[in-house]
Amino acid sequence: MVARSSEVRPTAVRHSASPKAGGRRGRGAGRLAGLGLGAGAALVLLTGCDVGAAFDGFGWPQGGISAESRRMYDLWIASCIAALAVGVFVWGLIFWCIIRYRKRGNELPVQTRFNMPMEFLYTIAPILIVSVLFYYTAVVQTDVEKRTPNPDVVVEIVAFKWNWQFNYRDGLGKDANTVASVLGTSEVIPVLVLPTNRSIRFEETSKDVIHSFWVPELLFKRDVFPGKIRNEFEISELVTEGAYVGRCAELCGSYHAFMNFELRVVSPEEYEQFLAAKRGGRSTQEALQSIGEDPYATTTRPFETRRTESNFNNAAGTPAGAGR
Ligand SMILES: [Cu+2]
Repeated sequence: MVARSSEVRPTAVRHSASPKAGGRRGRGAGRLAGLGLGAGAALVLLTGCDVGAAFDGFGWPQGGISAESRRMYDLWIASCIAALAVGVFVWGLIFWCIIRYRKRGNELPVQTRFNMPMEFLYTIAPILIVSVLFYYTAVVQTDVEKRTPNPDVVVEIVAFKWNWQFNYRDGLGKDANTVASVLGTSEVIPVLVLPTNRSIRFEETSKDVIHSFWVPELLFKRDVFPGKIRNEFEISELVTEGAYVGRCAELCGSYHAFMNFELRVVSPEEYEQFLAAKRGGRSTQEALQSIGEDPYATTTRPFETRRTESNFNNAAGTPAGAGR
């Protein structure tokens, strides 16, 4: 007679050494493998369609305009899908255990301590998951960081309190020559014009303190250091034309928040025309107009800094910042 009554074996631990229990364990393992395969197949199918857009990018900013930003976005979406697949699998197991092994009496269910295959799975599965995530992260990071020997466009970013200068260069490094330049002022936001479909090297340097060059749509920012350091990065191509606000992302002083610029992405032909106009002595605004672009920034505006003498140590008691 099977001991089911609490009167007979109130604290009995039923061992799973019987052939019947072994068969049940075999079926359980088969079910687990089936679930794992199903989750894997779902993952492959889901990554084939634009799941990210349907779920608002899982919190990741959408609308990246460089090839690199799109690869980072894809990595994020794939990681989220993998995390969700693991989550659904684990939640499924938890709820299945809660229902399947809910208390039906005082008898303990089958105990699976020292189940070596199971413990091996617990150990190896997380290592495999982390290894796959690490591999793809390393691949994308290397791709984002890569630099080519002959980029199509080289632009020097010069940051200073509290504006930007963009120098179009005829080669790499500090010894190359500037062929055209865009300089921001308190009244005019500097517009950095760049082409689609071209590789672009950015070489950054600062005149004073540490700044940070940031265009949110590139999903990338890089610190700009003073001194001899030329901080560099490269994008393989810009894919979407348009106007995008750029900012300083490093607290660099009182007017840090006013240190905006605009990235204007145009076609390669328009870019060449813009550069030719600049080289011909036209102002940035005239050169922009000559290619049919808005002469002034459209995504941000100059900020009134109110930097006048009366801001500093004035005896009249005018609050600092009141200015003119
Ligand atoms: Cu700054």
